[in-house]
Amino acid sequence: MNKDQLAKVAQAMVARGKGILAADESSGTIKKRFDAIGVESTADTRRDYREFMFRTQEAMSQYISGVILYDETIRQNAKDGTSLVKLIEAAGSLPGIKVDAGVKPLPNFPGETITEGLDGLSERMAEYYKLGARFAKWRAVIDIADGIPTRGAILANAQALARYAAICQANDIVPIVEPEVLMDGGHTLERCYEVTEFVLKTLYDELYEARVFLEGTVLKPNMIVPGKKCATQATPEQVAAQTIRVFKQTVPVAVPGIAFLSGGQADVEATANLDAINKMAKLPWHVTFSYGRALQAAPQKAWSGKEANVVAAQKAFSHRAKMNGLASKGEWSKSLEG
Ligand code: 5MM
Repeated sequence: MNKDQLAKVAQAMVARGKGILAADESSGTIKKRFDAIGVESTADTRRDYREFMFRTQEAMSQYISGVILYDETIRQNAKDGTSLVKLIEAAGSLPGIKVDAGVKPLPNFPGETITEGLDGLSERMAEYYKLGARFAKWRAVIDIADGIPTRGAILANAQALARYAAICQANDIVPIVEPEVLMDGGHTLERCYEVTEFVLKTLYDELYEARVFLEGTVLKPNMIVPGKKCATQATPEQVAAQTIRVFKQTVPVAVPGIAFLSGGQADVEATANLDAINKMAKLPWHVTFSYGRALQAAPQKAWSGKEANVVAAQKAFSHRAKMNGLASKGEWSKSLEG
């Protein structure tokens, strides 16, 4: 394990004013996104879509520190034959790779899931490193509903995340550890806090047991928000106060950065919440974004599969990237949304 390299890459991923683009939708997820804009999902349309984002110079060079790719994308070439990985590197950004194999029902735990993909992971990591990946991502999913999550399911997912992180580092790849507490359902902000606190405490216990080098990791968590169907929603200041509180209770300061998922928040809402967190307190971690939907919803809609819309879509992507870059410094304001 090259600790110096791991720490440098982790710091670059959360560099001031920058964050991560999560473009690692699996084939099923990207099909859903394309269905919504009336675009057929083929290898070529997926390539065209991702290529225009990676060629968006302003966003990629100023606000996007790294891009999480899917297995298909890390092997794809742009229309002119340049590899998509090279486009990302040329913009000064880091290529990363999603290595989990998705969630499956967890036997004996009705309604709960386990993330799979540990088999053969070390060999896959070595190949991904050769293809240019310098960081990876593994997402565990924790749902809140009646009687769940259980301690057993949280432990199983935290152990898998820790095992994955150790395998990453043995291959000189920085692990993004993503324990996502879903915001589906009608639970309160307090319940999200309680579950997230237990998930993060368990995760850092397991990372310790697995001897993971924390300086060479990035955490990708949910914010503390009420469920989408909860009657009482929260202001950005309420979200920020509880989110900061939970991290102070659970995340060691050796971790260089926290890069949030958006989790179904509307794009400006995700920006406003990130901004409120960074405005509220001086924190011992760089706190930024690793958004999928909140960065891509606007450019996806603007593009709608038409070559003629690429410039407008790139503008929409740059705008969201810039807004989130400002929010990562606590320098965003609603008036900038125009
Ligand atoms: C981009 O979506 C990622 C991959 O999802 P699937 O495995 O379901 O295809 C997803 O893991 C994403 O990186 C995180 O959920 C964060 O994305 P959001 O949209 O929540 O910011």
